[in-house]
Amino acid sequence: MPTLSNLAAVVVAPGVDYFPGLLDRAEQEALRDGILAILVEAPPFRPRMPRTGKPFSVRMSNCGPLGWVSDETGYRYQPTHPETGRAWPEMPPRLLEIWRLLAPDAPPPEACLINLYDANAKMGLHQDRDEQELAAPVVSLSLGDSALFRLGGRERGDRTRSLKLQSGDAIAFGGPARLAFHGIDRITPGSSTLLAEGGRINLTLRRVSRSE
Ligand code: MD6
Ligand code: FE
Repeated sequence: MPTLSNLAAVVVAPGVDYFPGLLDRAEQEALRDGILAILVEAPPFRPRMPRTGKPFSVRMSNCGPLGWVSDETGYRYQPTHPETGRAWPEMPPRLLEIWRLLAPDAPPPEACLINLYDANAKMGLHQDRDEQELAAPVVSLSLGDSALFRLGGRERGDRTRSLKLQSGDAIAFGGPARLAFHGIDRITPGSSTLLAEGGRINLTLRRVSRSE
């Protein structure tokens, strides 16, 4: 059972709850170790953009019953790894606990997308909208090097603001912010000692299917 150091949310925009320092160092290490074990079973793959096939700069994996993948045929959730064909590993129990604390009204998450950033990786402005269940929030956890997170509104052209996400921080998008545009402009190499090889791991937990 994780002992979360700081369950106080900073509401940075309607529906955007930011939890700076949610996980203390010991929690970060435990989660890191759980994720590194998952990456042995479900090795990182490099997703490609729909249609063009252009590779992402981040590598990805997943855990939980469903995983998010992207290739020439589009974005989708699927129960198996796109390269090994095996089922995704189970979600570590502490991730489920964190979801329960941050999203108490939502049904359990079905997908945990693992984004892996090296020093040069970034993620373009996007919405998370491949889920049928948009009533549940998306909960995101950051481990390792800090990232410059860009947060916009529901339209691509809306004003954006920047937020620094550090190791152990969480951010949740729900309600009016569930479909807010967001992305990662860059990470700051060498800003954390959590990952021996440097870089950043981001975990995004999502409910995919509608629960009735
Ligand atoms: C990242 N995060 O932090 C990418 N999506 O590397 C996301 O794409 C994200 O942080 C939905 C809600 C929160 C997020
Ligand atoms: Fe996202």
